[in-house]
Amino acid sequence: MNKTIRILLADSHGPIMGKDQSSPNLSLLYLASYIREKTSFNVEFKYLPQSKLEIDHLNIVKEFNPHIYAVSFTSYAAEVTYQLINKIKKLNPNILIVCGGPHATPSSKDVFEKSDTDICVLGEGEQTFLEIVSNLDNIEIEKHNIHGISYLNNGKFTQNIERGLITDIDSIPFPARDLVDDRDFTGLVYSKARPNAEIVVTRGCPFRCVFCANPVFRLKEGPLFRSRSPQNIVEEVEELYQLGYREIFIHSDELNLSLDWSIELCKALYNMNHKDLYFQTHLRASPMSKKFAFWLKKANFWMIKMGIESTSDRVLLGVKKKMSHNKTVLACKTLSEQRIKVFGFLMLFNYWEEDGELQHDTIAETKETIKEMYKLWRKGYLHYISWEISRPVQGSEFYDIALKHGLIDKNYYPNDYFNTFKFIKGSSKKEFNNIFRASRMQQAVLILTSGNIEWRNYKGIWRKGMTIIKGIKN
Ligand code: B12
Ligand code: SF4
Repeated sequence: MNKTIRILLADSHGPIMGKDQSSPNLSLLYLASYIREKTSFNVEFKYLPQSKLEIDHLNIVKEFNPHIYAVSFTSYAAEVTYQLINKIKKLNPNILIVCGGPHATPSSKDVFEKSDTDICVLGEGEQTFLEIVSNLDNIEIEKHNIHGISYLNNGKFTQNIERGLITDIDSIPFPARDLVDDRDFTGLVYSKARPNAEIVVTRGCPFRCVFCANPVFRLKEGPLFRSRSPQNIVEEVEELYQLGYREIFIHSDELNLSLDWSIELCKALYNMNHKDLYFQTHLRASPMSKKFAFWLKKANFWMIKMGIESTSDRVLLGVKKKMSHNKTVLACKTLSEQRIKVFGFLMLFNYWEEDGELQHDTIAETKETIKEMYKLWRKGYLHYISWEISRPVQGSEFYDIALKHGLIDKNYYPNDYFNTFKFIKGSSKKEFNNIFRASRMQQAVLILTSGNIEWRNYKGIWRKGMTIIKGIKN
């Protein structure tokens, strides 16, 4: 193949719930670096961040004239993306539209029903997208042989054999960061040093929390968890340090699935000897140990984020979190004793199913959770908190439960306005609004007393602040 293939990598999420984009979409940058490494023909990429409007997408399509419009999106952005795709296809029907990511994977039928998409990539994308690009000239015939995709065959929805996961994720080249302009991103909301970057060090999660939509790495049953080697992670961190970044969010659904690996990683980061380089990450409350907390601090993790969800063990059992409140308290204590700040994620009104009946946390349980969070804060074990309404998201068990019990219908997409109050038994609107305000107020109190907030994300902070005053919009 002598010609150059032009690929427009589009991140269509759009600002969601007041959040501007903190850093580039790594999925698309992984696809680019993988294709660059594995192909001998010429490929030219252009990357569009979430800050670009629909008109920018259409103008760049005209100017760049891509062969492929490759778009990544979550379920929150599905409707916006469908409209965008339809306009692009109308503008130039010859462009191959390929969708991938956490919405296209569980809901590709929906994608074809509502948009002029040509192919959906299901699950991990690197090898599948490489095969699409390599067979572009003959894609109408070759698509039948590419594993891990879906498409319409003479108008009929067709899904090919599943694509196996990449066993050795060290083998995937680092994301093609040269395609992005840092001025398009706000950076981390909470940070100690600027500029900052984000990296992903594990793929998949062995747990199956009811509310969690994590469909990409779940195509087969089983753990499917893979981690990069500490050495490979340190190489990427060093590259970022040399580019001038001074804080890195190390993304992993949970960095402490195996403490031996986690401690080895912390030691490797510590041995880099960059005293001015800070880290943040996600952990589960358990497994936890004093030794691990010690090494996290040594490596310069100044904050960790943890999904606490609720302090009620009944609720934690219901949502299959496989956690207890006692373990959470112990983890917060162990980490804060090392002077690591703890950020807790809490959810307002979790739902689950028990013997076919819909269950959710009661008003009393929610009040108790708010009270317990203040207790932890007063003891100095908890520093930040985020309260979110639990919403059904495509790819989660909650989504299936919500469909079954009539909380949503097939045309539902998650957004700010999921009216959870309608389904809460035993609560007046006033009581519900009071709880909502109390949770937002708690969020504000903790942020204002703990510092390190990045005011560049003022729009999100303002919108959250307004909900304290107005209550929830229904
Ligand atoms: C890091 C992360 C973030 C970071 C993003 C940082 C960044 N700059 O990328 C932050 C914290 C900002 C974030 C925010 C949100 N996130 Co988020 N996030 C993640 C997380 C933990 C990792 C994503 C990642 O980079 N994975 C690594 C890459 C390699 O995997 P990947 O993204 O899935 O991409 C692969 C495939 O999906 C596929 N692929 C993806 N796109 C495309 C496109 C094409 C064309 C092709 C061919 C293939 C392809 O190929 C890729 C390589 O294998 C995932 C959970 C997870 N473990 O994946 C949630 C996740 C993606 N987030 C999710 C959500 C809901 C959100 C928010 C909407 C949350 C909220 N309520 O505000 C916001 C969206 C904000 C916004 N404006 O977009 C959900 C999406 C669920 C869904 N069905 O939509 C997930 C799955 C979490 C969950 N368990 O529920 N998120
Ligand atoms: S919430 Fe966290 S632990 Fe639970 S399934 Fe999702 S990623 Fe795994």
